Amino acid sequence: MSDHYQIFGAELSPYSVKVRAYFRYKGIPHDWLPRTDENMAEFQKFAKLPLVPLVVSNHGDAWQDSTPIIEEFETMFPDPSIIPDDPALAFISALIEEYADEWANKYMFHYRWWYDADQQSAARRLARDARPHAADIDIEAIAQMLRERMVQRLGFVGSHSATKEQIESSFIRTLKLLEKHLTHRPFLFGERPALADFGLAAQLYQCWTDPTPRKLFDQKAPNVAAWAEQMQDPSAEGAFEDWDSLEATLLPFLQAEIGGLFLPWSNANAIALEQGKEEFSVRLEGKPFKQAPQKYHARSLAILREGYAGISDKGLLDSILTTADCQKFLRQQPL
Ligand SMILES: N[C@@H](CCC(=O)N[C@@H](CS)C(=O)NCC(=O)O)C(=O)O
Repeated sequence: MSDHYQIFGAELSPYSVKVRAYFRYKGIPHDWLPRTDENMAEFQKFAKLPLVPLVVSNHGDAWQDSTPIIEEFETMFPDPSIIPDDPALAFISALIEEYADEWANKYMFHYRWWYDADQQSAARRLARDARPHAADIDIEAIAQMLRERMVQRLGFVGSHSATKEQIESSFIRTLKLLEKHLTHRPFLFGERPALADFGLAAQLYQCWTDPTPRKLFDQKAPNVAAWAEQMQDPSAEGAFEDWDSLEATLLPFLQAEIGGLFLPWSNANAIALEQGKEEFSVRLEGKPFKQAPQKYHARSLAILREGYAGISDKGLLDSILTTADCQKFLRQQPL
């Protein structure tokens, strides 16, 4: 019998739908199990951390954390590959995935828990997912409790009144730049999905389900909305493109969002942790952005830097990264 997997996840968890889309794309046999009160004991038997997604095999092996899950399954299920052949593009794809997990998650979380309409919508959906058989009146009470708890966590991603505008502008600019890029191709790197698509579409799909950012999709970014939806169950339509044809519309996104915001922020976050600070402030596009440092991000930046250091021929990659203002942040030592 071939191996079979269970994915414990949640519809409102970007990292869970990212892994589910990956399993669907690869045709890996799996069941999707929304984590509910009823299967919590089973979840806890395998989970080392109280986080979804959790993948469990029929042999009892378990995996957590979406990026290492995908990396490991990519070695077991290499076809169709989600890694462009050109090592420069493979690294750019990993860099965009990192941006998605660590930065795009800020605008996803911010919109979901900042405005009243989004708080209500998300809290009800979360409550219903966790307690599918509960009475409506109980769902309202659970939703109210979840809403209060999640709103208090806005600060963890750096969302507060002084950063609200920067976070929202980043989202709007992302929609605008990706809209141009996706007018000419179905996926970020051409006619088949790459790792970057799984990471970024997962965050943007969540925004698309929330009422306030949904309006912005409707006004500004129908192609991005169609891509994010299609990425829930994607199929390859052709080949990856070369940098020559991607550059005109992908470089502006790398420059603005990754070189201009994400990497300076991630670098400052890593330095703040090294210095044992409880809060740090970094100037992003001329304005201070303040938050408490986040340990997980420093670890994943170190992994990205190791990946960059391991690439032997950096000719094309360095020319892309330098033009996009990213290269200086990828050296081993924090600046
Ligand atoms: N780095 C992890 C992040 C996973 C994560 O933060 N999951 C959130 C949901 S999106 C979670 O499980 N939060 C606690 C909870 O929902 O109980 C990954 O990529 O899988």
